Order: sequence, then structure tokens, then C-alpha cells
Amino acid sequence: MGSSSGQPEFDYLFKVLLIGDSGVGKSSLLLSFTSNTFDDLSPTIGVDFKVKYLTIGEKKLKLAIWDTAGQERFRTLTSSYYRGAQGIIMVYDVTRRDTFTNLSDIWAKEIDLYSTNQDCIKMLVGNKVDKESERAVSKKRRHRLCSGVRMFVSGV
Ligand SMILES: Nc1nc2c(ncn2[C@@H]2O[C@H](COP(=O)(O)OP(=O)(O)O)[C@@H](O)[C@H]2O)c(=O)[nH]1
Ligand SMILES: [Mg+2]
Repeated sequence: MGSSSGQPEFDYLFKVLLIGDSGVGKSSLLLSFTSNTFDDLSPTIGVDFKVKYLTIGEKKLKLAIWDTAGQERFRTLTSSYYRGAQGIIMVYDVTRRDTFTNLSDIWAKEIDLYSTNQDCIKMLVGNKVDKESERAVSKKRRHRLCSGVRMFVSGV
């Protein structure tokens, strides 16, 4: 906190996670979201951690966005990855159905097990929509996954 002007650096700090199978595009999403303004922190703790500042209305938000360093391949994310997250972005590849079914079969269970914040907001993102001709997960199916789970869906 604190800057040279005496104004606080931010009003709210949110921890946001990226979750999903290896290769779905989590790191690419993080890069495109934060490429203009980010501090690159803590590669040593086995996660990629980037910071993004946003202003919404009069409030300054500091988003700490956590990405794995590839451990999701071995399903060995630790509880510290999930701890205290206010937001979880669940990512699948629209051309690979297994990456979609694994969100409910595997990743949602991990979240239930490790997330310490019952009120955390979940968001579903179907990535690689530029490969529309290879789409393997219909939009109807996507809505079925979301019903029953409190979740936002991105417009893809
Ligand atoms: N066609 C296409 N490829 C993508 C997209 N996003 C990521 N990729 C590619 O998918 C591969 C895996 O991406 P990466 O971000 O490393 O996935 P991660 O393992 O989930 O972090 C890379 O070769 C990316 O270039 C996308 O929106 N469209
Ligand atoms: Mg990655």
C-alpha cells in the first residue's frame, strides 16, 4: 500500500486463479490479459503470479492472478494455490471435450476440497474459439454444466 502521492495503491485486492487441463490456454489468457501492465512475481513458488490493476468506478482493484507452472499435468496443485481465492476462472479448450468434462469430473472437486472461500466466484471460459470448425463442445452442453453451479460464462 501507499504511493508517493499518499493515495492508497488500491482499494481491493482479489486473488483470482486459472484452473483447467494442461494445454487449454490458461497461460496464454493470462499473458493477453496482463501484457501491458504486470509485475512478474514469484516463479520460485511454482506458480506464475501476475498483477493487474483495474479501475472500476472510483475503486482501484488489484488483481493477483495465479497460473500454474504446469503442475496441472500431474494434478498436483497444492491447497495453497486455492487458499483465499475470490475468483476462479475455469478454462477448457472448445476443440477437446475431455478438457471440458474434466472441469466437472476433476477440477470442480478440487475446488470444493481446497477452496477456503465459499463465496468465491467461478467463471467458465471456453478457449480457442478461433478453431470453430473443430469445436467439440456445444454451447448447449456448456449451459448444462453451469446450471446448478453458481457460475458466470464468458461470451465464447
Ligand atoms: N488456436 C488457438 N490456440 C491457442 C489459444 N490460446 C492458446 N493457444 C495455444 O494452445 C497451446 C497451449 O497454451 P498454454 O497457454 O500454454 O496452455 P496452458 O497449458 O493451459 O497454460 C499453445 O500452443 C498456445 O499457443 C487460442 O485462443 N486459440
Ligand atoms: Mg500454462
